[in-house]
Amino acid sequence: MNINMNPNGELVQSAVNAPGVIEIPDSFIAEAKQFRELMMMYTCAIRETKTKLEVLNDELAVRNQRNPIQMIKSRVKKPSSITEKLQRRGLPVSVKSVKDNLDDVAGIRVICSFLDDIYTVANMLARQDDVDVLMVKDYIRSPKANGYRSYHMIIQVPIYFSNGKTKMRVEVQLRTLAMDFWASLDHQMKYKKNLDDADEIIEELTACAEMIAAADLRMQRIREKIDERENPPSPFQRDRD
Ligand code: 0O2
Repeated sequence: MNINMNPNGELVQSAVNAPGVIEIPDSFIAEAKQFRELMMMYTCAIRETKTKLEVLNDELAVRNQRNPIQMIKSRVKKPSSITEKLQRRGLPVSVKSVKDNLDDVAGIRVICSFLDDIYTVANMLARQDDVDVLMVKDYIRSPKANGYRSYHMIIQVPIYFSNGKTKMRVEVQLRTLAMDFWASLDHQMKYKKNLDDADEIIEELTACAEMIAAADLRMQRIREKIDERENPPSPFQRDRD
């Protein structure tokens, strides 16, 4: 009995009937290969940076009996977003241009429990002697006009490949769970969309961002009160204060 178990049988057939050889210029193939290699390098830079963050989280969790990091998300920027950003900035679209001009091809988002965890983790990462901090944008101390809050760092980390060490740039965005909730919904609904007559929507979103920031502060104060009850200052410390 001859039963065809391949559910993609039709696909196989259409592949056989595909048109003849398509001429692809060598220069295009070479550039595509370099692009793939560069994306692989950014993926490795993400892995290296994630490990650093996971180590910090593990250590702080043991020391303080709670996790400062709730979640780590990462992505390599999509080719379409890379092209869009280079074109928007009037820059050439080439592998060299990506390497020279873009800081956020490798992106890591660190979701922290509390506001002060953001600064603790950011400072610990920045102090590591193989991490170069190239830029910091503190959108928590200086939020964007629409209420967007996050702590952005562009760092450079060495990655050891077969032919030696290469320093790779990674964008690390640190935010609280509450900031991430706002930014994710803002991103879904509005960010980079040209909405007409959107004043009311923007005002509403900004008002939500302010409420969320206030809630973040209150949650941190609650945690501090609980910490104080669990570890009251010693009488010696109290006398000194
Ligand atoms: P995605 O899809 O998250 O990767 P530019 O990237 O040119 O717009 P710049 O100066 O390079 O500007 O970057 P900046 O100001 O440090 O912030 C860039 C990233 O921060 C964005 O990446 C977003 O992830 C986030 N971001 C900044 N502003 C907002 C905002 O108002 N709302 C939300 N939801 N996110 C924001 P991408 O590549 O634009 O987008």
